[in-house]
Amino acid sequence: MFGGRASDITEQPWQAAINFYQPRHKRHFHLCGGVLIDSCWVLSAAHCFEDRNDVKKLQVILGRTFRKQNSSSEQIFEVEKLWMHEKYDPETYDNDIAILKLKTDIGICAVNSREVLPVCLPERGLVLPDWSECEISGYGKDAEFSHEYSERVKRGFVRLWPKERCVPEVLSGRTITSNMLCAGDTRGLDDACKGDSGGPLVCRNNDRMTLMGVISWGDGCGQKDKPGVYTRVTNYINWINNKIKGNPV
Ligand code: 4AZ
Repeated sequence: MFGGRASDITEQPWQAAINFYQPRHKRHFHLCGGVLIDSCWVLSAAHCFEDRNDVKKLQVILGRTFRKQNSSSEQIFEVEKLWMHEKYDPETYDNDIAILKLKTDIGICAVNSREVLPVCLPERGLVLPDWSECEISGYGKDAEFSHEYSERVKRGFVRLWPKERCVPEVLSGRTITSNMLCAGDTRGLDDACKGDSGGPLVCRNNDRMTLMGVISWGDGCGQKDKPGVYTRVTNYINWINNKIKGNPV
């Protein structure tokens, strides 16, 4: 994350780190962020899995403040199945959403704790006011050209941009669809960056932290007057519920 501040996983216990195994190096590497939405279900961005969709190589880590440090609060899962959105468009990143089903033998995957807790999903039609203040989090890079991902989970504050300002003109001409939303900083240039994709944009609604966006793309990180672009989660509530209902744990 560009800007933001060091956080503790208890501040965003739905944050996941998704890793993939590289046989050449015989270890796992950070791939993307993710969001726990139910005991056995994690949302992420479809583009994360374009080249890495072998579920046997994926690993989901919950409950860690420090990306590479084992912790007594962590819960680690293999992935049973991965669905990238059927209409995901790798050119524009339209429908940039994926859902992962975690592996279990006992009917439960993630167990709730101070460090691990699913986020709330919004209702299908929920629209929050323009400039609502929301939070993003992740283990992504501190700047576009940093060499390493963040060692510690970070949290930043961004505001929801009005649709009229979420247009190609502010994002180097790239296509913006109705399945995307823009959010950007007002307090000190917080923005998502490489390695944060798939992670959460959450906003308070009726006193619940509610997942409004999945970190998707941007034109660099933390550039002045350029928002980050997020997958608009309210457009996918039926898609998510159908996957969960159709694939009981
Ligand atoms: C990325 O490459 C990425 N500033 C994600 C979000 C943003 C930029 C890049 C938004 O995953």
